[in-house]
Amino acid sequence: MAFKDLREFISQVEKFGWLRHVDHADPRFEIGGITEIAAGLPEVPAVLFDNIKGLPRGYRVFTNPLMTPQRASLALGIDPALKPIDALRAWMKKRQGMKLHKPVLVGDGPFLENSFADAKVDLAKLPAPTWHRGDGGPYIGSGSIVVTRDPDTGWINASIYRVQVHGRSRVSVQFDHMGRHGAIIAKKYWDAGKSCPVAVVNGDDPALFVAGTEMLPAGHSELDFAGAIREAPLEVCAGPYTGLPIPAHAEIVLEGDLVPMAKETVIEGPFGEFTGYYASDPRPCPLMEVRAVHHRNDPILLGSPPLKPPYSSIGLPFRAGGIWANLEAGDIADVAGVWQHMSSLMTVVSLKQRYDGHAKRAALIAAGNFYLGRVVVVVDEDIDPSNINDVLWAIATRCEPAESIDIVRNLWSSTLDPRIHPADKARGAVSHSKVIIDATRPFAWREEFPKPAVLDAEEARALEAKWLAALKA
Ligand SMILES: Cc1cc2nc3c(=O)[nH]c(=O)nc-3n(C[C@H](O)[C@H](O)[C@H](O)COP(=O)(O)O)c2cc1C
Ligand SMILES: [Mn+2]
Repeated sequence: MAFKDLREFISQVEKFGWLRHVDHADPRFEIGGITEIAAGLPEVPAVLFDNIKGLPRGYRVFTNPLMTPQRASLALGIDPALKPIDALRAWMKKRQGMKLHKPVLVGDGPFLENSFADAKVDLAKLPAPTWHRGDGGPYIGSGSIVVTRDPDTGWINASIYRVQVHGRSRVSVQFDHMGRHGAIIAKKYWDAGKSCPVAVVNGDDPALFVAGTEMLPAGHSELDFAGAIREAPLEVCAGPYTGLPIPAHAEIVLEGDLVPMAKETVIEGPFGEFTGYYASDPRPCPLMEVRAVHHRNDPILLGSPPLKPPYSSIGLPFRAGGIWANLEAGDIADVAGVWQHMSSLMTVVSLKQRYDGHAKRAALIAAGNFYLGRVVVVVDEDIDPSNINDVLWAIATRCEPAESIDIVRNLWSSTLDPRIHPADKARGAVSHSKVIIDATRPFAWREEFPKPAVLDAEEARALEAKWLAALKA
């Protein structure tokens, strides 16, 4: 199942018909703009940019990599033909039984085909789009993995933090908060008066990208987790400057030092966020002095800029999977599925009601464990929570606003929330309220509720098997 590298994944994407090629785009605003427009097309294609303005032919950028449930499934080793809700269920199951694979060390890797050190480092020679008009500058890392090693235990952390370019050999690494593992590790070096060795790794088997977004516990390496997704270890090489394990088939790698923040910082941002806004101000971030650049021949930068919802970087809502698991762990019976829409800003729980109060019990657990978004909806089991039109149909026909809507205050959000006043953010008041919309049929008279005039799922599948081909152009 494993992909050898990003290139093998891209050819698979092309075979499925999900890839578009664009030539001669400008990395300043155009690549980002085209990426946003492509995401808005019905088939949500991935895009491979070549002949980029200002760069040699062959230096490419690949965007919208895993934006659909199908491409996310492909990257996870799950059948891309599954319905989205079944793909999420399959991922939850795979994740539970997964076996970690430590990376294997190899002597050489394609990322070392071209190397530049010290004075020869010049980041202007590599693709780094300025994604949105209001962004503070070009970003070489929007889906890059930042690799660091814990100085006490040797544990390797490899997560996604954005990386802005500030000159020939200077970039910033943005930790949302100092609880990020990369930040915890860097601080250990800084507290000892040292710089933290760091590598920014771009492009490899997309399993690495998925692993880089996962909230694994401290001490657990995302490299091992990527191995678990691909069901085979990653191959890594020791970085010539840092000695850090670097995925051998990566496309573009920066090695260098994260300078102690007490010594020097750099103002980072603004950067368009996944909520679709610029909700946090530019602020001082750790500076990485780049000491070496390595790249494959004709390198491909994996770009994953945040886009206005509903598009999110991974087309399967993993956080909805987390809430689904919470509901099951909380003994909530007969949950048919959990999904999130609007880049995980809206949660929908589908269940078969067993008793009066069942739906609200599930909704409150979902609301309690729901980050940043304000809208929780509960629907009956005949509604596919991943189908936004079905969900809206349920809200429009089964919810009586005077009876079925609750507001719960002081719940989990963050400074990324565009609807919290800057002054409140500044004093740490970043909780918000959430609405619970009960769009299930009222339990007590559910049997009398008008019957839906629609196909049941089984009949629909049977008809599709026989007639769908005739309906497709
Ligand atoms: C496309 C993408 C970009 C991200 N950018 C950042 C970022 O700039 N800063 C950050 O702290 N987290 C960012 N994240 C979230 C972290 O990657 C994620 O929370 C990760 O689990 C953190 O890993 P850690 O627990 O090892 O620190 C991003 C996630 C994705 C999917
Ligand atoms: Mn981690």
